[in-house]
Amino acid sequence: MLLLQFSTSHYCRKARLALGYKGISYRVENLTPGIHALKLRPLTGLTTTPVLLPEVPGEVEAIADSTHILTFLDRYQPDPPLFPTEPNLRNEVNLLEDWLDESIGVATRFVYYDYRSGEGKALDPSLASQAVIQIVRKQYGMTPARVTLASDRLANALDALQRWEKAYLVGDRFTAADLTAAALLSPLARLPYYRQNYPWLFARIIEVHERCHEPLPPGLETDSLSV
Ligand SMILES: N[C@@H](CCC(=O)N[C@@H](CS)C(=O)NCC(=O)O)C(=O)O
Repeated sequence: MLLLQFSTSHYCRKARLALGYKGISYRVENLTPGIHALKLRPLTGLTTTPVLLPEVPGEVEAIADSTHILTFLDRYQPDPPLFPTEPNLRNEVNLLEDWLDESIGVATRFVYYDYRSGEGKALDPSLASQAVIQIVRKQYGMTPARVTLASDRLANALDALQRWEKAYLVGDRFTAADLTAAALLSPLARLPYYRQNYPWLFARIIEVHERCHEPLPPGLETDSLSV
């Protein structure tokens, strides 16, 4: 299989975690932001990464959207499962996954890029990096008021996810909900505020990466939970 990705995208991390969890071998192709759409639109009709090319006879050529990639992988190789078979639990996982994708992953992006262009500029002050950050901020309309809304949304989400400190998010086993939360909240590992106030979150993120055989995200590589 071939994963078309942006190497730094948390949605692409989600797809890599799922491939790693299933133990499926795959290659990655890192796309260049800006010209990525030229390659992706003819394949999927969309411009977002990740896109998975299964390279399996009889399967579709390309799968866009991390949620569709996860459901494809669960059908392609059911063991170990990402989605429960019990209908109520499955609905819960689907709802959580959709909320994390559509709301929390976006809020994380806002808060992360706001930090990288201000207080966290020292992480990479190079002109190239700062230019990319400014382009992303503009592309997604990251005004100060919207960043404030995003950070409030994250605070509520982290309260709602408290259960994760001690248990799986749904039922009594690992599911796509745990995997999605780990991927989409992982950029917060670079922000001292979250590291200080939510140590349990990063312990969970590390655990999920280890389970899925995926290298730890930036900020957690040394497996130290200190800031
Ligand atoms: N809901 C999508 C979101 C993916 C997404 O937002 N990807 C961003 C990178 S983090 C992207 O490729 N943006 C480029 C674009 O929209 O053209 C998913 O789960 O795959």
